Amino acid sequence: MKRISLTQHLIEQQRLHNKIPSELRLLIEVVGRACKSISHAVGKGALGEVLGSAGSENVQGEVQKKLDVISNEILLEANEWGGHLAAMASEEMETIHRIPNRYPKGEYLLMFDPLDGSSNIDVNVSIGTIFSVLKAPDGMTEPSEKDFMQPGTRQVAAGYAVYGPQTVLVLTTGDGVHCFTLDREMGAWVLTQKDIQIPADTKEFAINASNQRHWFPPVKRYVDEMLAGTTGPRGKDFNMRWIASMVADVHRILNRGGIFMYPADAREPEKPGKLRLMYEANPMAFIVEQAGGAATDGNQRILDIQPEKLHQRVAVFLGSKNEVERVTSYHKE
Ligand code: P6P
Repeated sequence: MKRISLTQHLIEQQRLHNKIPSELRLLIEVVGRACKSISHAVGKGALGEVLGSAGSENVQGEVQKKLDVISNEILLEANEWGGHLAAMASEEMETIHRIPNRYPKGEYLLMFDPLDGSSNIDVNVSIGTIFSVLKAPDGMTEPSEKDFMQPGTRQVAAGYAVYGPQTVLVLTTGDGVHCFTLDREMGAWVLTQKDIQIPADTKEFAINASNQRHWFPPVKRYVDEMLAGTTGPRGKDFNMRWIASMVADVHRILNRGGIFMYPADAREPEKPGKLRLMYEANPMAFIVEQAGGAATDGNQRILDIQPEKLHQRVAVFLGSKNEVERVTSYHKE
């Protein structure tokens, strides 16, 4: 494949689809540069004295790792001065982050989970960054949390980076899903996969099976049928994977099919699972749907959910279309 850089891809997509205004292209390139910096910091590991806890908790009440804080700072600093953003929001920050007055403001809102899968950092398992881009509402003056309360269908771009054996950046701007691999020698994102498509069927599922005794009946039925393999109603054997880094599980599914599930369960029935809507479920749902897959909360399309709070959680079933439709249908019976 001819080497095409992230910039060339974005410019060509703009020519083809006229959907990537230069300000959005600048935003995506800035996020791409920030992910390169995060990859570099993550890659140092113990040599960079960046492992372990930061000795603080985030708004979710989760212990922050040093790299959580470092990654968050990298994304804030990279995006403050460019003039393309009106505000940012992060899993690691309680409230939105406005652009300092000394910088020009733009028309986009950026949300991110700066380092997803933090529990894997200290044991050298793949982690990543997830981001989502919305347009600021017309006529907005001083950004507030309510300006971010837009359903996932209003995203203009979404992506994730995986810091694994390779560092990859997966991106959609609404015209398919494309993957870029970091050429570390050149420090460049190089297009390595175009128009990724998720197989509609699969033989692989991803769920944290230690929560089995807490699952509600539709999930229990769906998983039990797969575990029954050729002896059960599905008539085929299934495999299970759970990396506990959403970016890594989703990247596997994007490349070979599968279904990823983080359901609500009986432990806290009012809390719809662990994952957050604005900067985990929505960007991943946009990417998965653009790749021909499906993403629901067990009842409705994730992208149709009208957000009410910045850090609200949502149950997630995403991946191979036929499997997501099956488990969603069980919830409706
Ligand atoms: P559990 C990482 O903390 C995360 O937010 C996702 O990346 C991952 O899929 C999930 O939580 C793992 O959750 O309960 O298995 O540790």
